[in-house]
Amino acid sequence: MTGLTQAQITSFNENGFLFPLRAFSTEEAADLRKRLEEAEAGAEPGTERSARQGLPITHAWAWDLVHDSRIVEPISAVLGPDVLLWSMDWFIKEPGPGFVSFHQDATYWGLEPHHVASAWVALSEAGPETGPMRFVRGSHKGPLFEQDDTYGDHNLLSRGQVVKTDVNESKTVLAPLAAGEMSLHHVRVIHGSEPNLTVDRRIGMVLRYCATDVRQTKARGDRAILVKGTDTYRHFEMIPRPRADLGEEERHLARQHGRTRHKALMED
Ligand SMILES: O=C(O)CCC(=O)C(=O)O
Repeated sequence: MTGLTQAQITSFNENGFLFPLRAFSTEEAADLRKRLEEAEAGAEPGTERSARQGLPITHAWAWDLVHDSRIVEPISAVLGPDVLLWSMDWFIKEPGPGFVSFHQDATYWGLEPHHVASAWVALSEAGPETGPMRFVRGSHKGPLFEQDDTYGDHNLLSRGQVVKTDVNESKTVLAPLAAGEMSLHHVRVIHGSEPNLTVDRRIGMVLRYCATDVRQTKARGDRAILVKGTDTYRHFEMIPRPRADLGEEERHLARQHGRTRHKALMED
């Protein structure tokens, strides 16, 4: 895939999201799912989450994956020519009551300015019954709301963040995806998702990208990967391509980075 058409860019700018875009074939999505599930199975019990998030630091295939032009080119079409990967997150919703409350990412990530967008890539079927993402159309153009930390039992967000505003349901748009498809969303858009009513896990691999002028305002020493263009700002330390999968240096860096990121995300 190359970039986006002008109509798609306009739609992203107007709505704050864009979908569906085909990133991978169904077979490629299944292969990525297998790699993810192998990494989960190999992690110490209780560390699956950090093992998943650290993949571009610990595994060369994941470092290469975040450079894939089928994701980077559409992202670059909305962010500009110089692009960093800031984070690889995973939103895995097992069958059951898990949900994601309506929130805005920009409120707690510490990234400024808001030249930041996520590519949410479905590695399993993410049809309407699986609790796909739901966006509030145009909300990225409105205010950044305060959020309550609810720490709700089944909330998949780290603090159960909920925007302190009434969400107008009629302005929400459900974004179902087939395996291998992706949606893009702006860092300020209000979004959430409902429980997964199917029998399979709903797997979202979420790649967070930003323009190189963005800086981390909540922690020192945050890291990123340059995936396109040049970085003249150097606001982030660069994550090198892993030399050995799960090598000692790679695991050390992943642990260090996990602590930096925890500080950035959990402190106000
Ligand atoms: O996967 C979900 O349901 C929510 C994902 C999300 O909040 C995000 O990618 O920013």
